[in-house]
Amino acid sequence: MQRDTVLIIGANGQIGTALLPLLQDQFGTDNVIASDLQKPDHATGPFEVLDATNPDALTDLVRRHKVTQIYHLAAVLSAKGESDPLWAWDLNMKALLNVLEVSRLQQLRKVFVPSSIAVFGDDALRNNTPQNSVLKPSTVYGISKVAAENWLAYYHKRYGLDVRSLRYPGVISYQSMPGGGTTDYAVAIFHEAIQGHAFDCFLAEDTRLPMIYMDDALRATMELMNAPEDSISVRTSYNLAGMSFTPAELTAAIQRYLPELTVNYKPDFRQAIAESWPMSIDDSVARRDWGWQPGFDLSRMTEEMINQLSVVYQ
Ligand code: AKB
Repeated sequence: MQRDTVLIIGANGQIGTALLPLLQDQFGTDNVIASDLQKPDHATGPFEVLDATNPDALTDLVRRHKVTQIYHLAAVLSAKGESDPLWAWDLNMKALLNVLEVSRLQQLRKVFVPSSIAVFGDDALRNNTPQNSVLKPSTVYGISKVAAENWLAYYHKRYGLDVRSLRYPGVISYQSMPGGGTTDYAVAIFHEAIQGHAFDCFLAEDTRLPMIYMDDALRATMELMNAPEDSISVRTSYNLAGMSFTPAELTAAIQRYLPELTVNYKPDFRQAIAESWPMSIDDSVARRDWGWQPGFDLSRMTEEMINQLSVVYQ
């Protein structure tokens, strides 16, 4: 059997940081190349500084390490993208097309490219949003993810590239902070609460959004990537659900452990983005095709976040 060498692009980000050790367990530390714009202080295995918008640098890295799989996790997220839409589009699309082209030309075995609930917008059902919905996103990030989904399906159909994708909800984790997203409040609130600070929430208290705990997001990613090729019926991107809650419900869940937490609601431009997104997701196609089952609900996620961050801040 062919030995795999895996490249993570965006390894310093929220998902990359947590995914790296799992991939190292599966493939062996020396066979997972982490890459990002900057080298972290403590790399735990091979690391390459990479700007994925540079096609020559990416091709060189893939050839040198004989890479057979790519996890392309680098992207400008929803809120940050709105501050400079053309820059966000340029960066997201250039990096994606470089990844797809190098994967085709170097005949990679598998590629993972995440999508997001940001692909949905006006005209999609907001409750239990189905897999096949109208996709009219409200942000440049969402537009770039809809385009990405179509490019993935194109490379699969035209070139037979085994590209797989999940529409991540807001991902909640303790390992690192997300950056530039609309769902980020649900991570930041834990850090403030643990430190005994009041929290200024940039969404209104009744804004319901789909979220997922990092352990579930990682398990879904690994299960999708390890599923037999013929079980994958969706080559754009799979709907994925974990839990759904509002800022008020999350506050109440945290107050069970930290009753002194106070939250001030100060909705800003991110409120309109959140209101254009689903409140809950129908992920029945992922359940049917590769057996997806979430493990964390709001109360289990909250307990885990408080336990983990108590150690970090002690
Ligand atoms: C964001 O808020 O932009 C991301 C996402 C839902 O893709 N977390």
